[in-house]
Parts: sequence; C-alpha cells; structure tokens
Amino acid sequence: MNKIKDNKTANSRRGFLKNIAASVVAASAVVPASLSAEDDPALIKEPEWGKKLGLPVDKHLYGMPSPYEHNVKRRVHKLLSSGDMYASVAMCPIHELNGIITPNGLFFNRAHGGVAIVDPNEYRLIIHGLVENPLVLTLDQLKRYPSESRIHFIECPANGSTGWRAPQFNTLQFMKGMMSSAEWTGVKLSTLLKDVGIKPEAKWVLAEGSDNSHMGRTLPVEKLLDDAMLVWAQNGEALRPEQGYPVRLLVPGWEGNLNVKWLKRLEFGDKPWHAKEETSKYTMLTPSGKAIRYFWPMEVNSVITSPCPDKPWTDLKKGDIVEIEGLAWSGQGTIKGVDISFDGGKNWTEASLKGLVLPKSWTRFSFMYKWDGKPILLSSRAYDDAGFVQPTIDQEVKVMGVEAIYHRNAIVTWEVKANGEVNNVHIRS
Ligand SMILES: Nc1nc2c(c(=O)[nH]1)N[C@H]1C(S)=C(S)[C@@H](COP(=O)(O)O)O[C@H]1N2
Ligand SMILES: [Mo]
Repeated sequence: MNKIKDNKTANSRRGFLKNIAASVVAASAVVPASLSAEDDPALIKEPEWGKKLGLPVDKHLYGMPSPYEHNVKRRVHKLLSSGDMYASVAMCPIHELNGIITPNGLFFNRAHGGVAIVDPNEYRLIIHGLVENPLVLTLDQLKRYPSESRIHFIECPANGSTGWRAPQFNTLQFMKGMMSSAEWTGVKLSTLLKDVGIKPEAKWVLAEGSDNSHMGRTLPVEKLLDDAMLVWAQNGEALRPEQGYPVRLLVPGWEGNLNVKWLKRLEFGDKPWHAKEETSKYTMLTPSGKAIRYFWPMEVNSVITSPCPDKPWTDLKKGDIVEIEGLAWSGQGTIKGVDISFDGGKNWTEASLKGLVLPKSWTRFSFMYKWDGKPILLSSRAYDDAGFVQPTIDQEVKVMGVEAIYHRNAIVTWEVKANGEVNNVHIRS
C-alpha cells in the first residue's frame, strides 16, 4: 500500500532543475574584513576566564553544556500534548544541532504514560508465542549477543502534523522537532532470533513496553528480520530513561511509535494483534474515505534549519555570503540529493550533501549563498535512492487531504524578508 510513489514522483524533478548561477558563490571571502583592536575592546583586555583558575576537573564528573548554551533545550507546547505532561512530547531543537547526531539530552521525548525509570537488575525481556524456544533474558544476557552500532533517525509520524491546513507554528522546533538521530548500539533481531527459532506460521510480532502506557505495536516479522534491533546504547552511553532505558526496539526508518521503549516482550503470532493497546493505532483517513491502516516507513523529507524562523538572517547585511543548511532524511532509503529554491519552488538548484550519507539516516545539506538583501522564498526538496521525491503541498494534499495528521512530508518554504526575518509559509497554486 504505497500511497506515495505514483503521486509524488509524477513530476520529473530534473525538468524543474535550473541553476541559479549568479547566486552560487565560491566558499572564499565569507567574512569580509578582519577586526582591529580599536573597534573591538574584547581584543585588548584580558578575558575574565584567563585571570583566575577554571573549575577543578572533578567539579562535573558527568559533563554539562556551557551555561551560555542554556537556551538550547527541548521544548513543550500545550497544543502538542494530550492534556498533561505524562502523555506528551518534548520537541528537539533541530535548528541548534550540528552534523547528524542529536546529543542525548536533546533527543525528542514522546511518552504516553510518563518516562519510566526501570531498574536494570529487575529488567527482563520475554520472547514468546509462535517460537521454538521461548526465552526470558536479563539485561546482561541480552548484552552478551554480538552488538552493532548504526546511525538512524527516529521520527514520530505526527511530526509536522500541525501544518496540514495552514501554517500553525512559526518555529522550526515546534514544526519539525518530533524527530532526532543517534548512533544506536544493540543486537540485530535476525541474530538474536536464531536462538529462538521463529515458527514458519509466525508472520507478526507484538512489541510491548513495560511503562505505565504498556504501549504495544504490531509489526511484520519480515521487518524484524531485515534490520530491526534491540538497542541498549545511544551515542556511546546507556539509553537515556527518556529513550527507553534499558532496552528499546529500533525499527530503522519506520514510524517512531513502533520503536517501543522500556521493551518488555515480543510475542510472535500468525495475524496482526488487535489488542486494546492498539486502539490508539495510527491510521489515516484519505479524501476517498479510505483509511490507511498500516503504513510504516517515514517518507523522504527535508527542511532548511538555517535560516529558519528560530534562526533568522536579521544580522546579515546585503551582499553577505552565508551557508544555507538543512537536514534531509528518508525511511525508505538513502538521500541521493537535495534541491533548493529561492522563488518558492519555480526554479531549483542542487545543494551539496555534507558529511556521512547513510541509509535511513539524517543527511545534512549545504549551499553557499550571497544574499542580495531582497525577500526570497526558500524551499528544499529531497529525493532518495528508492525513487521518491518530496511532494509539493498541493500534490500531497491531493492524495492525503487535510485531515491526515500523520506522515506529512510536503516541501517546507521559508519566507525570508528584507529585514532577515523568517516566516513559515505555505505555497499553493
Ligand atoms: N513503551 C513506550 N514506547 C514508546 C512510546 C511510549 O509512550 N511508550 N512512545 C512511542 C512514540 S509515539 C514515539 S514517536 C517514540 C519516541 O521516541 P523517543 O521518546 O525516544 O524520541 O517512542 C515510541 N515508543
Ligand atoms: Mo509518536
């Protein structure tokens, strides 16, 4: 049931691609002139931090960011919660991130029954149902399996859902902060399940969490055996409680809600579960009246993170050279490229991908730009190696309607005004 492929690749991307040669600049002379001591007092006086001893090395035995970075934090909004902060989401400040890894303390946090604090000594993982050898594992036993580390994003399918009808938030953090990315370490289920022996009739698995919400999700066994993992580490340290300490299911590229945290059991069966936990199952109503029941992968997507409403160009001057940066990702493959438009999607030019370009992973893109101080409509459009291209809003709404809530991946446009302010706008034909 792939709702996207036909509709969203309908227009040939190359047909639209035109180089805006004049605005492509070499990366030299980005900063025009150097400072001199006369106009910069900070150059003459010795800074305070050099006149006295710093903090003793045993002051913070678990390190914290500089106090000057106190604004860089997750944020909550009442519009994005179901009434209280136990069933809610804390959004990631994606405009503040560098590279493709989210620091653990900033990883977005979605919980349906609060953040469980699990005692690792009492933790048990049960694997049962249609298997030859049902298993109960302690955390230590689980960690004895050969481990692998992989970089993947997790995105809640509700990310961007506030924008279906019209722009609602004028901050990137609240628009798209229901995602983050980490290097995860754990065991591949294809490895672990060799010991368990799945019976041939087993086609589905129920993954259930041990937290207060006991969130359960049904998945096809194929995906489990393809690239799913049980992970216990996140960016080199144990999972944070917010990410499911001590063990979560990682389902690369698929909907965030399937990545069950505080994982208690995996039960194998011959048909999908319709357990009570699944009453909140994510379904989507399309304009035809047909609901899409199980659509798992997160589609190709991208957003410009600099500039953005939270990070405007208000301190830029006409003629300044600036790096436009953003994130692109696809749960169905590897990002092949990202185009940028300065006129709301009429003309496109290719950005460069920088750093690691990995499957089902955030990919950073960049474009050096000389801003002439005139208003622009800045958009990005990503495409992946599975053949998908990000749709326009019109293309997406035609397929999904405006009641869809989930899986929004239409092109995002920033209106950059002459004073450098940046606004979230919708381009419709
Ligand atoms: N046990 C359990 N697992 C859960 C949830 C939950 O509430 N309980 N929330 C899910 C949802 S809806 C999402 S989007 C992701 C969010 O993962 P994160 O909080 O690590 O960002 O976890 C999923 N796994
Ligand atoms: Mo979610």
